[in-house]
Amino acid sequence: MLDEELSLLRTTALAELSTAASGAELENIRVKTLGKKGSLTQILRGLGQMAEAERANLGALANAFKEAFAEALSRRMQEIKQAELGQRLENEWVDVTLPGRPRNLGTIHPITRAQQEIIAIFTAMGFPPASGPEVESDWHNFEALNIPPDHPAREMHDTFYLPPGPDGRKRLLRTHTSPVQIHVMEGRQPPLRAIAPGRVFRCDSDLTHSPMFHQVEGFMVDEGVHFGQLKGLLEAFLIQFFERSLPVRFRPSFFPFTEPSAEVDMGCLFCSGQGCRVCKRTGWLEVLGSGMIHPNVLANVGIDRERYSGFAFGMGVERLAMLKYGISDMRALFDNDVRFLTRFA
Ligand code: 2NL
Repeated sequence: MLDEELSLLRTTALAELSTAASGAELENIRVKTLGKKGSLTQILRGLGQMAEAERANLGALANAFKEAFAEALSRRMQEIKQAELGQRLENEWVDVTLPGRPRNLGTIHPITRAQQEIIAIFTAMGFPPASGPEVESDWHNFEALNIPPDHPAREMHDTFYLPPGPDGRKRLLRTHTSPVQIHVMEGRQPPLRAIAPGRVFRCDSDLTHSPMFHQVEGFMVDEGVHFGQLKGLLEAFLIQFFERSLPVRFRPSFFPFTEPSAEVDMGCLFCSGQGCRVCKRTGWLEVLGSGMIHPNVLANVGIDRERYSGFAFGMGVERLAMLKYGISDMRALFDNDVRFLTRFA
């Protein structure tokens, strides 16, 4: 009688174990069978009151059940853990070969961006970038460039003068990046080509002037360098920078360091030459200064002015950035208001 009950109990418990689907279900079955009030526990507890013969028979069956149950329980537990792990691996797998999602750590400032674009265009055309000090000697910033001590251009330049250096020589903040090109030419011989991007300083501050602004200048010196090459180079540069075809014109001008000199205008981007507020009704925007390097400048850096010729040009990065990105107030470039800067993400 009791052994039939035990056998039924065994079949049911083992069947339940084999279909249990979670650790919690397994625990329920364990408690129901082997817990304090579990079915098997009660049978084992009842063994003491039984007659010797019955107890030996039933005890053996009950112990065998207990062992089989423990074995099945631990096997099923393993299976469920394996299945749960497989399920997690399936749900949580990560494709480590996917490209990352880069976190935006800020934006490139429009001045920097314009400067990088200008550098890329000229580098591709064979003019590598060069750099030099922002604190300069009077000779590199002025004298070598054919600007003598009493020249009115020095006042035009609103120079920031600094206390003299340890060698007693006059020092100043460079008013243009031309001194970088003087450094490149000093002690070298043609053929020479470079651009000089960088910060420059003039003691002047109002709606349209910042005391610190950015320039890119460039030059080339070799035998037979002529104005036609300068013209072709600057036209190609403007078309690439503004990413459209543009009329370009050269107007006679004057700089102490070039002869002849020319200012470079391009057709107005905003009215296509019709005349608007941006171009002051002229249809043209002045964007570059240029010319053939003055023979005195070549002589000053030890280059044979009879044998070699060169051209040079200069541009203001703020102005080009404002035109390209449609910024009308220069102060926006220096306010560092994130609402403005994030437009250039
Ligand atoms: C402008 C005009 C110019 C130069 C810069 C230059 C440099 C050397 C020799 C001769 Cl080392 N010239 N630079 C020449 C013509 C114009 O810049 O409007 N800049 C914003």
